[in-house]
Amino acid sequence: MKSICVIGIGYVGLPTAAMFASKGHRVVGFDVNKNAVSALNKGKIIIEEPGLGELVKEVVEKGNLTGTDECPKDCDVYIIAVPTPINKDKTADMRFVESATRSIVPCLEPGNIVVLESTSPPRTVEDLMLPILSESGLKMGEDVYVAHSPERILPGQVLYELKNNSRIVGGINEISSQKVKELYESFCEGEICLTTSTTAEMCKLMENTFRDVNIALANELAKMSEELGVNAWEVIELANKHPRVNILSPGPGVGGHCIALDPWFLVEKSKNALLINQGRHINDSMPEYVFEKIRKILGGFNGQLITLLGVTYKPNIDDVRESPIMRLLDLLKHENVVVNVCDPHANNKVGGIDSVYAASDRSSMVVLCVNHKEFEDIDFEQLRSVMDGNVILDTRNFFDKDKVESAGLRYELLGNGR
Ligand code: SAJ
Repeated sequence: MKSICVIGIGYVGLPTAAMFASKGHRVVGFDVNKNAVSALNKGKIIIEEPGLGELVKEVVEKGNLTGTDECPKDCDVYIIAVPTPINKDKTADMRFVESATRSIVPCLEPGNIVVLESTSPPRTVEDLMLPILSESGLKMGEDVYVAHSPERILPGQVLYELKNNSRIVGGINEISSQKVKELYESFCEGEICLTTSTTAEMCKLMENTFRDVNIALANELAKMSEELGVNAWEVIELANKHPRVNILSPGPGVGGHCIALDPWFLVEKSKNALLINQGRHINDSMPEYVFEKIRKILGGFNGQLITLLGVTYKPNIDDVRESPIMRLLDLLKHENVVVNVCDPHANNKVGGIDSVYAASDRSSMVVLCVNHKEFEDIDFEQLRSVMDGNVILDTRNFFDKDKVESAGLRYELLGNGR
């Protein structure tokens, strides 16, 4: 069993730390966020993720997982799982990876393993981390084994995916790859594929870019459909019957800390990333597009009350990072309207009103922004009775049109030009 330090105990680091701890390793979660550390030491979590609270409680109570705000010296393995945000100019902000790498240097000893999990621009291990780690005087790849092993977990099903997804390990040499593979085998039951660190970085970015570009295609279809008098959702359903076609779903934009950011790392590094760049712009245009649609349906803004259902970046999670709905909210707030938000999951207190009906009281229009499970059983008769207006705008093809209309409400669907 190893002694492992996970640097960054957020959405990726904490579940990873807990999984290693559950397999008997001694794990220390190191984070500069004192709230996260103190919650961890009490066996609590400050994010919403099914099953994670129970697992963390169990491994903390057993004494296998502890939190600290100083880099521990006596570990065999250092795993970096810090955020890689983007700067205003859409370049990667690598400060956290850099400072995490620096914090390891005085702790390093021969035989140690260093793994970068954070999604990073191609060549980060080679060009940013190795020069810093070498300041320890140790030989990278000989004394210390270094690799990039990107996380692939889908928020909402993190524990399942950590265990079952296939994993890429890109070492700076073969022995590094092999050592890191053996490490992750303690909990990962999926196939572990070995490659170089830069290939692993590129793989991770291309996975999220693949999804982003495909969502952009769906969003472009939604816009074209409104222009040309067809229903994009019907097109998707029918086109997807083709055995080699799988068009994704349009929506009010792409959020989260991964898909909405990672493609920019390729745009930054390569002048050939043209489609990727365009896809990002299309997805980023969706909040404005929905905003203009609301304006058109209402015939302009003149003090109406608008209700947004959901602000998180996707359903049934608490995360509002890069949420396109936050952007939509900002746009609406700059107009002469009042906005009520109902989100039973959001972690940022923006979703202040818990009841859909209270949030829709005297509302001119209710906009379904996030398809949280709580919105599945809305009583449209009751909704109609509290609203002043009668428009429901569905940006996710989530509501049943017939149910909405039979309550006397007008149903508008993003992407439907019929
Ligand atoms: N979205 C659409 N239409 C779709 C699918 C998604 O508009 O058809 C939007 C969602 O509403 C959301 C955004 O895209 O705003 C991203 O959601 P997501 O569920 O596609 O992905 P994430 O960001 O939660 O997680 C992704 C995953 N990557 C891929 O599926 C390729 C996950 O496996 C990664 O580990 C994660 O990014 C990450 O951490 O990089």
